[in-house]
Amino acid sequence: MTGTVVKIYGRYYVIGYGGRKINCVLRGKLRRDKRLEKYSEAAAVGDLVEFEMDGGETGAIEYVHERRNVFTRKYKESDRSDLIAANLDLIVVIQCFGKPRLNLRFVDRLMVRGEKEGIPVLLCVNKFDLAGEHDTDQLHRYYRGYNPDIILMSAKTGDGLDELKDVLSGKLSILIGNSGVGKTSILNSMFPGLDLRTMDISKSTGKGRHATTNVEMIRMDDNTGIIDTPGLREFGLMDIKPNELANYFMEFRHYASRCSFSPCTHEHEPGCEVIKKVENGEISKDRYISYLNIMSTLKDYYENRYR
Ligand SMILES: Nc1nc2c(ncn2[C@@H]2O[C@H](COP(=O)(O)OP(=O)(O)OP(=O)(O)O)[C@@H](O)[C@H]2O)c(=O)[nH]1
Ligand SMILES: [Mg+2]
Ligand SMILES: [Zn+2]
Repeated sequence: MTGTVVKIYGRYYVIGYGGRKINCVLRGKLRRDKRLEKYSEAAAVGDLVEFEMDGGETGAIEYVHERRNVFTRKYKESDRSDLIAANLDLIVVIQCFGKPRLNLRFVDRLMVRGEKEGIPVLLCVNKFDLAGEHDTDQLHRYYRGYNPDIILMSAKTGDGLDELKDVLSGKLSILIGNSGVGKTSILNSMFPGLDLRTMDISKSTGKGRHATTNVEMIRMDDNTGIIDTPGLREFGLMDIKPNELANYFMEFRHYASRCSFSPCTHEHEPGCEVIKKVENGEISKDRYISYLNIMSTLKDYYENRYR
C-alpha cells in the first residue's frame, strides 16, 4: 500500500492513507538503504512510502520512494544532514512584527537552502497588526535588487490570509520560523476547525517554550498539504561549500559574471562587480553583510575540517 508520511514521533511514523492515519515503524532493512544513509532520518514528513499492515492497527514501512527534493539543515557537530521534510513545492518562512524580532539573516539562510534545492521560498511576515510605521520600509530596503515574494499578514486580524491561502492551494508547503512568530496561529486562522496548540500569550516573549513539538502535515484537501514545524532558532548550511554560496544569493549571481576574478568570493577581490553594486546601493549593504557572515561560518568549518 502507498501512503504519505504525515507525522513522526519517537520511532513511529504516521502514514496518511486515504482518510486514515496509520502508525508505522521502519523495517530494519531501510537503515541499510544506500539512498537513505546520507541523512539522519530514513524517512521524513512528505515522503511517499510503501507499507504493510501487521495484522492489527499498525504497520511497517517497507520502502521510501524517490524524492523530488529534500529540505535539510546541517550543523557542524554532525556528519549527516537532518532531513526535515521531502517533496516540497514551497518553503514559507514566517517572521513577524512585534516579538520575536524580525531576523532577516535567518530568512536569508532559508532562501539559500531554497535556491540550492530548487524549492521556491515565500517570506510571510505575520502580526501586521503590530507593525510600526517604518517597519515595512526596512523590509523592502533590505531586499531591494532581489525582490523575493513577500506577504504581510496577521493571523489575528485576518489580513493577508486569503492571499496566503491562494498561494498554498494545490501545493505541499512547509512553515519555518522561530518559535512564537505565529506559524500555528496562521494555520488555525486559515482553518478554524483545526484548533492546534499555540503559545500562551503570557509566554510569547520571544524566548518562550516551543508550542509545537513535532513536524506535522495538515491536509487541507487532496492536493494541498501544509507542514507545521517546531520553532527553529538557527538554520545550519554546513553542507554548502564556500565557493558555491554566491550562486544562491540571486541578486549577486546576476552580476558575478562581470567580476574580474572567476570564481570571485565577492569579499575583497579587485574589480568585483558585487562590491561595486553594494557601494552604489543597488544591492543592500545588510544583505551583503549577511552573505559575508554565512561565508565566514562556512570557511571556518571547511578549513578546520580538512586541516
Ligand atoms: N498580535 C498578534 N499576535 C499573534 C498573531 N499571530 C500569532 N500571534 C500570537 O503569537 C504567539 C505565538 O503564536 P504560535 O502560533 O504559537 O507561534 P509558533 O510560530 O507556532 O510557535 P512554535 O510552535 O513554538 O514554533 C501566540 O501568543 C499568538 O496568539 C498576530 O497576527 N498578531
Ligand atoms: Mg507552533
Ligand atoms: Zn565579485
